Amino acid sequence: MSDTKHNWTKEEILEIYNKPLMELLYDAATIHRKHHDPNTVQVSTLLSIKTGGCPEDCGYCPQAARYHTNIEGNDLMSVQQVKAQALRAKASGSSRVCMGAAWRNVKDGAEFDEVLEMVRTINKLDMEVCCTLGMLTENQAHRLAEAGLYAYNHNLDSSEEYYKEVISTRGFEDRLETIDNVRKTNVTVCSGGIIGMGEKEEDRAGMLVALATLNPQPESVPINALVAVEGTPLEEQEPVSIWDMVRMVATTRIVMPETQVRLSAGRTDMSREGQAMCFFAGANSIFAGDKLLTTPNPDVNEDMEMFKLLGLNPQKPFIKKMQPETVEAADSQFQSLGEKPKWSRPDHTIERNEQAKEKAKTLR
Ligand code: SAM
Ligand code: DTB
Ligand code: SF4
Repeated sequence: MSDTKHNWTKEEILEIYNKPLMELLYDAATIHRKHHDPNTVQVSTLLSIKTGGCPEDCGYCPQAARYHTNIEGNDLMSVQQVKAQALRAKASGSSRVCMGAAWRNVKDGAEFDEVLEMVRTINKLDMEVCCTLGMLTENQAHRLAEAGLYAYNHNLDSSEEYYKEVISTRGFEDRLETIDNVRKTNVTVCSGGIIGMGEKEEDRAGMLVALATLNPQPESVPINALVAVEGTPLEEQEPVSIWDMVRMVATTRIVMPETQVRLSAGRTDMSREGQAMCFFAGANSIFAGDKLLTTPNPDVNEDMEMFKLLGLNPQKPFIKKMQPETVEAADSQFQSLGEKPKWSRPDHTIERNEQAKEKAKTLR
């Protein structure tokens, strides 16, 4: 039985966030090593499969068509290009590829069919495949699941209250609805947010309440520090302090003990010491490669040097929270990796997988 708490309040989370730092670090690290191997960090690679020209008005995003940023827009990449990039990512130690598209929502048709083919292709490379394509219907979520998608990223980005200050073309409720549609399948949920957009500590806590009270909690929570891009409404924001980042990571770890906490955008401005503190506080994933979607990220060789220095090992794919269609398939995948599962699959995922398979049949 999992001891994860689901009824967190904003007050409780703020109290944790504002603890004396040494206590916060100690508490987070204690919880971290109870649920995870503290020396293992997942390396994921981002691939922007369709860049720029997005109709939305997310105030942080360089890909919104209405802002005049210096990014180079691109139409949808080909399956072959994606395969080549995924192979390169695998060779450099990545176990997950996350494909991002600058879309408001997924539209059925030739482009979505291509994305499904990309998912199948990366799946065959024995890598976890994640997509972040904007809003999804339930039917589209099932089609992605059938293609073998491992995770879907859809961030809440901030608290419900602050969300309105940053984005007007869709609402917080729309985000929750897509997450709910993903939850109806066997695809794992990746949802987190951004700090440094001018929000208050209450908003950071509010976002964590929204994530931690989801039942089940997201399997993966990216914490991004805003990359303030020239031309976006948030271009003048002050850089996030490393102390805020550490506090946010530690608090996320405490309220969502089993989740994979991703130290995401903003690492180019963080020292190795700062990142080490984030790993100690419970971060157990990074995005590697010299580009995130459109903005710079540390070079993979620098990251591997950092791993060596800190004694960290890149995580193999499918170690945790794998949700293949059957329990038997899960067992055989673990055996083929020569690993014993450290965490058992929660019952709800087995039940959900059965429901998802039935549903998928009716949608075909
Ligand atoms: N269009 C899809 C969507 O909005 O869900 C997927 C791509 S979108 C770029 C994925 C996430 O990247 C956003 O939800 C946001 O959290 C993050 N992001 C975008 N721009 C960022 C920035 N300048 N700094 C930090 N994170 C950013
Ligand atoms: C997430 O939370 N962060 C990643 C991933 N999910 C898709 C994206 C960060 C994007 C940073 C801005 C850019 O490079 O365009
Ligand atoms: Fe479009 Fe996503 Fe960027 Fe918002 S965050 S403008 S939806 S690409």
